[in-house]
Amino acid sequence: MNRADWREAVRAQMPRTRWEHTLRVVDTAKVLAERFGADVEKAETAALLHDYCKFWPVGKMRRMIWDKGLPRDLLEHNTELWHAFVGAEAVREELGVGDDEILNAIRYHTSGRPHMSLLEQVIFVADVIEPGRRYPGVDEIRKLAETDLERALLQSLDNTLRFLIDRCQKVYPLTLAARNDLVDRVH
Ligand code: DGI
Ligand code: FE
Ligand code: FE
Ligand code: FE
Repeated sequence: MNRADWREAVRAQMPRTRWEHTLRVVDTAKVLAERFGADVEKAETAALLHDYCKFWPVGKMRRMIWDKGLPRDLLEHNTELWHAFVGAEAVREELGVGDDEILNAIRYHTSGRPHMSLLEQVIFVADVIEPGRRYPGVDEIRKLAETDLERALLQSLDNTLRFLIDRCQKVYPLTLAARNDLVDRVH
């Protein structure tokens, strides 16, 4: 499969609005990769594939988590987290993506994790600041992403944590660990 085949494969998984989000994440990820010195081609690929499973039925994702030995604790947390872990597995099996840096950028694009690589940070931040995003605080994250990728990422994680806490929702432990790691890193 080449890049054009991947584009069609991704497009077939999702409604048009999500495909347009994907294209905006690709553009944003390329800009961030150039700005901060990440591999631009890997950023482009990871961004293209990052939401591959976003519209898969929950039952199909749950089966993948069981069958492929993905982290079992996901089953006790928000289903919004699942498409990232399942997505990494699915693009490896269905599209033949073998690059672990790309797969990790997909796998951790929602939860984050401690010690995120530059590519993982680029994809995470591109996803939350792409120009179609509208939520309180997005402009502050965009501003930070002009100069400091880690501060942008920390600000985004803090936003998400506040969002979850305000709604009395659980926090996936990896997200909290990602946030604590970044507090150490930016100081
Ligand atoms: O797939 P997208 O909509 O483009 O964006 P995403 O993959 O970042 O989806 C994230 C959603 O998941 C976000 O709106 C908040 C929700 N969520 C639920 N529980 C958690 C969580 N996000 C994080 N980081 N950690 C959680 O525990
Ligand atoms: Fe996503
Ligand atoms: Fe995200
Ligand atoms: Fe996304």
